[in-house]
Amino acid sequence: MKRHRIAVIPGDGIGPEVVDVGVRVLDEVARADGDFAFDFEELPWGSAYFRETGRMMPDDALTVLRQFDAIYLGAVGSPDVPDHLTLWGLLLPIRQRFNQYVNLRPVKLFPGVVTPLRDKGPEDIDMVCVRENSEGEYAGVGGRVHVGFEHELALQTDVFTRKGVDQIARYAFDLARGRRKHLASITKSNASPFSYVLWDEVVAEVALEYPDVEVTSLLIDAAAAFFVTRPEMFDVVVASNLFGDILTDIGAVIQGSMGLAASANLNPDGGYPGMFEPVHGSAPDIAGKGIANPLGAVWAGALMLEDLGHPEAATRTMDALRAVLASGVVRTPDIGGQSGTSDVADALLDALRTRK
Ligand code: GGG
Repeated sequence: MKRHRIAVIPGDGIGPEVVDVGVRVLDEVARADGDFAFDFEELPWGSAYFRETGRMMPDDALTVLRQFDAIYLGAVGSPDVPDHLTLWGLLLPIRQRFNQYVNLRPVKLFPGVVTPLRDKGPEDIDMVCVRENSEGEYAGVGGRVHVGFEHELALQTDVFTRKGVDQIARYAFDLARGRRKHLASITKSNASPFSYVLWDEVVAEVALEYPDVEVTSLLIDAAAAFFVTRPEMFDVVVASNLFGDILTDIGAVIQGSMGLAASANLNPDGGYPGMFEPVHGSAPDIAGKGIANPLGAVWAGALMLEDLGHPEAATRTMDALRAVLASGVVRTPDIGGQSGTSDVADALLDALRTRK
């Protein structure tokens, strides 16, 4: 039997609540399959660890994580720790150092879920966003000088490399080829004529190798508007780190809730574990109340199953998620219900067991 070692970082706020459900679902799916099993190891990193040690994770964290087959993350962020410390202390170093240059974020409206978009249904909202995940606006290049003086200066530099744009474009084109063969590439090249013009040029060069894929180039402001007014025009979307981050929050909302959105941080070249996480943050306003929606974390678990080579188990997980949403009986407050996180866990486990 194949055993997968998974590093679990529940993190902050609702992270532990949703990850707990994801782990139970993954264990059940593996048990039903019979050919593989998980060895989960929980790592107590995050804001509590920061309060004790001054760091979000230990010095050797990346060496530790590298030994696992995948990383399953809940959320990072706490009201009493500056957000840039939590993000740069844990999430972004893992993405960068493990060269997880793809952040894959599916956006799909499932039957039974209400979208805030008037006159739009599941047939209109079905896309995959490919966010460049290792450079761009989140490269971490910059600095501050003359701190506290009137002439204080802060520089935050976008970094776009030909290789970085080429590899994310190829990943997105390949994905589009397996779907409806349409790619929307998002920039702001009218206002930023260096980095985003390089992006546009590289995407156009790669497009020559994919004549079967139709490419549309959009400015971020137009794309944001079209996510709301014409979501049906999007199949695969490729965008820089910042633009992908923002667009996928819109994507999460139009698919019904931030709590439903999932993401996979991947290095398609191999050699490092992928990291799988719900898109949402730590949501301190509802943490500990037992009402967090765990479905984004569960969907992230399904993405992990695919990455680990278990597409059928991933499909079974998504079938259970779809069934729970379609029945409309058990749903957390963010999608219009009154159920708790544990009710959703029970409903998912029931769906998995009855569908075996
Ligand atoms: N689920 C992980 C989490 O807490 N994400 C919140 C966040 O701020 N993410 C920023 C990003 O995805 O770049």
